[in-house]
Amino acid sequence: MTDIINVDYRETIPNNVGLSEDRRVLKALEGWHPGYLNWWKDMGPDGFQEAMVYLRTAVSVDPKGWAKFDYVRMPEYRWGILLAPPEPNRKIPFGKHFGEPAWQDVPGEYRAMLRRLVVIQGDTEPASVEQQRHLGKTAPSLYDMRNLFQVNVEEGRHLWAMVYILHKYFGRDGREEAEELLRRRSGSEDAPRMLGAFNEKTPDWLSFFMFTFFTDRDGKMQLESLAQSGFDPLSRTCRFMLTEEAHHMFVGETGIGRTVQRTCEAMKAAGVEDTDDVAKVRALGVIDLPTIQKKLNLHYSLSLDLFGSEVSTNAANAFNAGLKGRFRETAIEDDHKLENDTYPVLKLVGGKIASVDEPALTALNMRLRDDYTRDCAKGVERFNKIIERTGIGFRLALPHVAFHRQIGEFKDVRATPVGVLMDEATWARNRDRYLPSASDGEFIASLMKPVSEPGKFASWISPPKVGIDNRPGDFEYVKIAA
Ligand code: BYC
Repeated sequence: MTDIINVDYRETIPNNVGLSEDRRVLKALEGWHPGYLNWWKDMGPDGFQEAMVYLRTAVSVDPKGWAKFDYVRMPEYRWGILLAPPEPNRKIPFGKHFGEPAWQDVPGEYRAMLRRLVVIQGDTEPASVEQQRHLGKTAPSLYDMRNLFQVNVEEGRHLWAMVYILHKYFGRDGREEAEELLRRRSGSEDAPRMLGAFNEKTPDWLSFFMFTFFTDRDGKMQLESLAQSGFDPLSRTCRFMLTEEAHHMFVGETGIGRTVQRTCEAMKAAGVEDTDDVAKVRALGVIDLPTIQKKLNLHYSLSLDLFGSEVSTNAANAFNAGLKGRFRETAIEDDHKLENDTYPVLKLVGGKIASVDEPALTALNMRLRDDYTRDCAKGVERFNKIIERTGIGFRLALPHVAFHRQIGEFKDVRATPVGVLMDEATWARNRDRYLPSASDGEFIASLMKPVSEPGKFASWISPPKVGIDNRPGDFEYVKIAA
């Protein structure tokens, strides 16, 4: 009997989907497994494959107490296939099939569209592990190193989640797509990852925290939309992935918060009031606030691109078909079809930025992006509270959505972080005031000295308020030379 709450760890591939009774899929996944392990060894955390890491592993899909903590070597992590329990009699919650029973199998007419969504989602997961693979070597503490590795193994598990869907529901082309997911590489010339932000570098820990704050939050929004899917297996797998995703955003938010806190405290202690006196602040061994703002500008704008074009027939088709819904679709009070509604979209009209009412169906990417922006803005306010409490006069802010875009309405224009359009020459002269410059990068890199003594932290970041799994401050989260 399949236990849909608890995970069976006696099997080679832990799962709550009754894999042992599904010989065809089990065999396909067992065939994929060695390639996955090779990928992990080649592209997973560089230099720490033998270290013992204090990791959580999912043992159940019950939101209360699903994780067990223990020391694990990462290649021995029990990546599993975990779906949230089925909702009895679940109905398709939006689109033209609204109210029909949710699909337990792939609806034939939407096969290609569904496969594309699953493949794009799957492609981002290993990409982020590749982007972050070198960061273990400069971790500011064992606590942070452990969090990085936790994020990495869970992104690996999210890849498994999508590969399971491909193998189980898409037959031969699903198997081929699953192979391709192991073949593409972040930043590669010949076989890059599918979405822009996943081919960028994550050069240092501040970028890692920005990535987990901004890009993982895109992950949250996209997973929330896919969790609404009328294709029930996708909905269930995304619902469980969201449970894990919360920790990734926690890592980002607390990471940025601790960096900001340390900078402000160091400035106060040294009597430095002027936040623009970058040289004086940097001499304290901390990252100046204007540079943190530039990193924020970069990662927010890269993450906005992940929502696709503001006006998109792909998005309309996926919604109509019942495959990808809105953020918290079931909590929205309307007809869930959007056939006659409009939604305001920021566009370039006659060389100016203006709000234009577009059909709500084609504006779904914009709507999700707006939900995302609101979520990001709340986090930025929490950073501002930290700054305020230390008495330093500075505020962080999200840049305008027209700033530094490569996808959508504003990809062909240049704008300041507050949304004033400018020509190419003015942009070129000012670029380094808005985005991290080469010398900002060099300065941050100079601070990235590894700290591996339990309970100690690099100069540029404050310790966390509490430990993982309530462990004490000097807990040895990673036994490096195990
Ligand atoms: N880069 O109608 P359009 C996560 C392509 S993150 C490159 O504008 P659509 C995670 C698009 O593919 C969440 N290409 O957009 C986070 C299309 O190409 P084709 C990942 C792009 O389709 C951290 C063309 O432009 N999940 O989980 O409505 C760590 C026109 O497309 C980009 C998902 O994204 C881009 N940025 O929306 C680990 C969910 N944007 O088909 C993990 C699944 C667009 O004409 N994906 N294009 O050749 C989707 O829902 C949608 O495909 C997108 C794009 C939101 C990505």
